[in-house]
Amino acid sequence: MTQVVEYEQVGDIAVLAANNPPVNALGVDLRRGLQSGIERAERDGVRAVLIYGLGRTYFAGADIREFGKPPQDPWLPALCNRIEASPLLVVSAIHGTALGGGLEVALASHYRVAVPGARVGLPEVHVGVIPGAGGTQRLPRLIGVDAALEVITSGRHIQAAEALELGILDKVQDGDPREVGLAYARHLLDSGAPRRAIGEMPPPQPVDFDAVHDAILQKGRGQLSPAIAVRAVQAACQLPSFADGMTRERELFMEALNSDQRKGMIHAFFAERAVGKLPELQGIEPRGVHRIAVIGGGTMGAGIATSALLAGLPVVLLEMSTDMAIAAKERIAANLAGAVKRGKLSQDVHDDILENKLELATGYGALAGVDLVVEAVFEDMEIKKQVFAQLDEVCKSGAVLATNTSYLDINEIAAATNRPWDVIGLHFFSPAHVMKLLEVVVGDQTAADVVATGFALGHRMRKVSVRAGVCDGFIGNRILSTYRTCADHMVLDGASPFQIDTALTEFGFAMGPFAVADLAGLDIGWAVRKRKRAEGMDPRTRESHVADKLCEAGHFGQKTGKGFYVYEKGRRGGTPNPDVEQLIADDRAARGITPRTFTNDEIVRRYMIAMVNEAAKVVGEGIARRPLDVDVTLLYGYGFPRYRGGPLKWADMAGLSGILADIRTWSEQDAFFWQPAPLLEQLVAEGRTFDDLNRQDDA
Ligand code: T1G
Repeated sequence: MTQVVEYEQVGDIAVLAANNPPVNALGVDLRRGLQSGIERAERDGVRAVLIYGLGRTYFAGADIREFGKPPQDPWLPALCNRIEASPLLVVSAIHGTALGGGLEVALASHYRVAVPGARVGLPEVHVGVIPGAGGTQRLPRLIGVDAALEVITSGRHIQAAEALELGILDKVQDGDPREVGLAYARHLLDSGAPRRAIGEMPPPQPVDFDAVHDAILQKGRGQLSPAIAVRAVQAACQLPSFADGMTRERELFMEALNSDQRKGMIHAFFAERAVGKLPELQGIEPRGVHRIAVIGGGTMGAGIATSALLAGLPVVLLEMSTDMAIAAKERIAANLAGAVKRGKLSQDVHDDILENKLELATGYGALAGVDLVVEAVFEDMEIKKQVFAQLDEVCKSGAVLATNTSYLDINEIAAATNRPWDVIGLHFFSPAHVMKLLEVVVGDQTAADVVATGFALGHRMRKVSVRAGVCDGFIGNRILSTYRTCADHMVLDGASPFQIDTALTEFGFAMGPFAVADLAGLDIGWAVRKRKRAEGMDPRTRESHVADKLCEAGHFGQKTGKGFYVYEKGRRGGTPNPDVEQLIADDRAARGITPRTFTNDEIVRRYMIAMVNEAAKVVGEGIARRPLDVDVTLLYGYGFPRYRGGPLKWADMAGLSGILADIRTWSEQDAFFWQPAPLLEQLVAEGRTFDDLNRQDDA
């Protein structure tokens, strides 16, 4: 049986090599192996111990699959204390990612060396907990409170060079981790370096922890773990002993571990990894994509081209005229300049992209050799059909023909070609070079390897790709349309848009629906409403006319300086537009509505249940494969608060039977809008949850 920790003695140094692929997560077997390795080294009479990881990385953290299960000895904090207490000189050699409990094991070592590409960090706050194996006690002692608070509350990954500067690492040395570790341990022994137990260092100097705590809570929009971590660092400064600090850290860790927010964030962590694992793609090879074309260089097309270029793909950008192609290149150059400014792109790569990787074209003939095309022209079916007919003419056999449409019928577009099996939807979100969500929309005849190609392209562009079926709005926009309508209904019935936005930002959204509408442009929703009215709407539909009135007056939101809010140049955010109250009053009067008051809690509950109900229909109809696909869509495309895990994770924790009961109560006032999703009714009847459906695929 392969050992989870391989023990080897090299002269007077014991070597403990962790072997727990894929990321050397510190599960119970690995913890036991390290503990017995230290004990054996002490029995063997060596002078030093080297700890490192086999495979791709040093320890990437505690095994988060153990969260919520009864902990098994040795607990990680106890193991760290045991390592630190060893009379031998303990050295950790780091490669890959030393994260969370992994970095905590390294901090319990007496010295730390890393290879240049290594990263370290304490990302526990991103899975809803805090460092729980001494990180909040040792790191401030090692690098000071201010630096430690930034590392812990940001949860960011730190490159080796910066970690060396901060004092987290003692040395960065290129080479094989084992050899680098052995050489460093040898050097320390030969130079008589002392054991250096961080836990024995004096407590760090305190700061104004209340101020830090409150600022962090405000910034996190209700996320608790970073604020809890501040209190743990405070304990390191103020409690009489290191042991007392460890006890306090454990208490605070358990508080975070037992929170709904941890359940939400762990769900998000595994969901974003599961969403790309679809049974129908198992064993399906994607087609090779070495060069792509983007048709249309407007905001979306330029964003998509930028994202592909940043992923190292050469791009042919097709526009209708040379001037429009040049304007598109300017948009792309501006996007790339932003990436250079943010330190995400070197100037050399920037220059190479614009000089050698981006080709402008005004004729379809330039597309003959590309492997994949993304069409991003005007959202009009006839125009798209003409484009795809041309693509059918010029593109090579096997080229993937993708449309970026946000709601039009992929099947109808595919029918404009003689190769519907090569046609797929790749729905990017604006700005396409920043937003991580990609809806891979699968037509009735789309070939499996074309779907696999969509996912492979998404992965290469560092997107989180979600498979969607064909309907109006696919997954995200269809659900958005429903909860946006629910917000409009609440305005008609008595709530103000501004109260609704406030209630939802307090719930954790980055912005409320009316501020989002102003940001996206009220004219977009206006066009959708006019289209749906032209197609014919059910007479039972309740519509607010406030946004229409604003658009008719030329107020499209941020881009015109006025919408639901008034925007002044140079000021972030807007102030409520005083004209809106009268528009609402007129709207209500025209319908004979007597407004009533809403509490913020009711606003959030109605809004969320409208979202959940539509999401349950989307899953029930197979538009989304699983509930987790909807959660990932809302997390990555619509600003849903990550610490709640997504709308269907929220629903499971809120309780499905209560949700269904509310829908049935509200349907007495509006049976058309509040039609319970059959899947929701089925789950409640069977006593199951949305998470049960997610696990169904794993079975
Ligand atoms: N525990 C269990 N499984 C993990 C894991 C972990 N910590 N990290 C990754 N995996 C799985 C992951 O689900 C996937 O599984 C596979 O490994 C490859 O991961 C006390 C309590 C390390 C940067 O938060 O950030 O320590 O899908 O696809 O893109 O203070 O994984 O193949 O079945 O993400 O190369 C703190 C979380 C934990 C690090 C690698 N540590 N992991 O990224 O591969 S809390 C973290 C990551 C803690 C202590 C507390 C990334 C990665 P599968 P992957 P990757």
